[in-house]
Amino acid sequence: RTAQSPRELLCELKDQARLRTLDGSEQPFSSLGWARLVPRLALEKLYRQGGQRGFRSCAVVSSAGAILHSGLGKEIDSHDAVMRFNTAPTEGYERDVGKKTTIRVINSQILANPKHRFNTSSLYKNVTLVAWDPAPYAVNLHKWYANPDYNLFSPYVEHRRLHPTQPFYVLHPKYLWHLWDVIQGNTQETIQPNPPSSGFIGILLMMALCEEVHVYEYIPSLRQTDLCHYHEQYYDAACTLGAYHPLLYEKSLVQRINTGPERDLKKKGRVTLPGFSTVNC
Ligand code: NCC
Repeated sequence: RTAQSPRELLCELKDQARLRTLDGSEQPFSSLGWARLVPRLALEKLYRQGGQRGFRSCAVVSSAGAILHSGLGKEIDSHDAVMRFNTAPTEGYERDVGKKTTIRVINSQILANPKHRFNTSSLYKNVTLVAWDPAPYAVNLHKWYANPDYNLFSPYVEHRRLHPTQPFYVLHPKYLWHLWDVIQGNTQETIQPNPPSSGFIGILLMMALCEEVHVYEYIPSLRQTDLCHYHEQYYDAACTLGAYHPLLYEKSLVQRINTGPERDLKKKGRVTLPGFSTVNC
């Protein structure tokens, strides 16, 4: 069941990747009062309240070193919404990555590891936050709550209490595994059941919120380099090609649904994807 047309693949993603965050309706979260803890407005509705129509055009900025010296900052900031990941900064890198951040997707290490200064760093203020943690494939919310990969639950609760007006969501682990199922279902090789990267998760999330999504330096441009992140002097080709995450497979999937021209990919590392609201299945 591989070699689907780009359109069939898009429809499978649209169907499988229905945005889902913890809403406090399931145990153990319901007993813990999470229905009142999570933001009142669901993430899908956040940018559609009061006559807003969601975002027209969005940018997803990967943290890859190859975006250095791209000069893409102005173009990135021209989109209605900009997504960034984990600890990726804008300060000092505005020329290449822009300065606007609308949504930041963070893995559970960011909340759990004090070195990331989640409570005090300005990276995590004045933006919508979306956190995730990889529960085992056969999702059992009780077991996950008792034993997450990194404990994101207490920092999340504390942050919600301190900053109740900041939109901050936790992705439902089933959402992650539905994405993984689509990756495996469209790949010849048998993939390790490790969750998709924050990059892939973010791209699919933006496809649910935007009419058009432009992804930068996720599929490498001609600037491809072993420099892991644009903001760190650390070299490892696995950052781009994958070790723990099924990165290579995610990227080939995204490449298959790219509607932008080849020269955008080569020169800007830019892929253009339709938002789900514009895809009729
Ligand atoms: O490196 P990371 O990812 O924060 O990067 C965010 C997303 O950008 C894309 N990327 C990054 C570097 C690169 N050379 N090429 C890329 O395509 C990927 O899509 C990536 O997801 C993560 O996915 O959450 C990850 O987080 C880091 C780390 O936890 C955070 O940066 C916080 O320090 C992981 N590294 C380690 O755990 C050591 C990384 O594996 C995945």
